[in-house]
Amino acid sequence: MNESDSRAGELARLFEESLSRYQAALAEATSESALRVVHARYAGKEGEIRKRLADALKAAPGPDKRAVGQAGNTALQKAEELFGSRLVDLHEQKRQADLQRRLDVTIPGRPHRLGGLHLLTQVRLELEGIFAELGFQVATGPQVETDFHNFEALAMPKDHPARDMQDTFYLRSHDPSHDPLVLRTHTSPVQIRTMLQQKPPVRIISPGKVYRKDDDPTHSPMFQQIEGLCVDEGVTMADLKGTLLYFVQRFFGPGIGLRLRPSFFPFTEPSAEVDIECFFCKRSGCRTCKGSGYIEILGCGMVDPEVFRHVGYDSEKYSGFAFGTGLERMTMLRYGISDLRLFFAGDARFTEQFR
Ligand code: 2NL
Repeated sequence: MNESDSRAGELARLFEESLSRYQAALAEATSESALRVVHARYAGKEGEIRKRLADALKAAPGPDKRAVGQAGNTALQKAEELFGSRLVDLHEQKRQADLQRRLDVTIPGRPHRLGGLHLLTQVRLELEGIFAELGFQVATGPQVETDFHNFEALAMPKDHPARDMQDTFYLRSHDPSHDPLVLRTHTSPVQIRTMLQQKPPVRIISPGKVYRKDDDPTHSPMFQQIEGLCVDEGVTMADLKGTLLYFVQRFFGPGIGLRLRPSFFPFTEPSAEVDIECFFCKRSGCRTCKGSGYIEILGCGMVDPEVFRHVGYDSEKYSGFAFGTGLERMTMLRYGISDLRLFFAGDARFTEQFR
């Protein structure tokens, strides 16, 4: 046997040896990804077989290189075959395992519990709808407000009792020269922002969360208000009363009457408290109306010229009415809910009654 033949025999043994270790490693791999790792280690670009081939090519004298290359290619081809058949085996194994699984498609499914809107959200949307029928648009604004928008522009100067620390949440300020920031105590600042941005006619309602520093069985530090504002040339108290009557009859029931009692708010003049005829007892006297036959539902009035001055409206040319009420109170009245805290407790036994 010449030298070239013996080198070829040696190389064939090396490839055989690699292939048999490769085959053993493939047999131990039980997933496709593990299989691919093994493949890369032996037959990949940096793999053992290719490396042995490269070494042999380098060592072989010129005339032998062709034979060495052929032996290498044969080995690599064999490696691909081993890999392919092991992959097919593995897939078949997995398919058989899947076929073994028994699935009872007749078992009843687990029901999904449907969610729903919170009662307060339902009522807010209903109120927005009622006022939309009268041409009111919904306006919203920030819950953190400046002293100007929450108080000053509403004719409540620095020493006004409504600003008392007892009621208002003040934010710690980083810049003492800046107008103080508060959690809005009503949604009126939304109306102020709207008036600063657009000229009359204005017809908006502003629903939203407001904050006051009290917390007892009938007061929550967060509650929701809904305010309305209508400004145009020639708006009168008759427009106010007509608007409120439409709202009351749509929300509490047809035929329900209302009455206005004189009252005071810093931002309206004149101001009034609005009572509706007790829809519970039809004015014969009950617990809901405390025997009076009437239930107080909101506050209202004609926008004070001082407010118009702050937003740059000409109070000689324009007039307007405004009103405000609590969403929780409105909801409690209509649904006969006795405890304000039920709205915020998140108890499904309560919330599910209103889906
Ligand atoms: C109440 C009474 C009220 C207003 C809110 C208002 C807003 C502007 C100008 C004038 Cl920008 N008034 N809002 C007016 C009267 C009463 O709320 O008892 N709320 C819970």
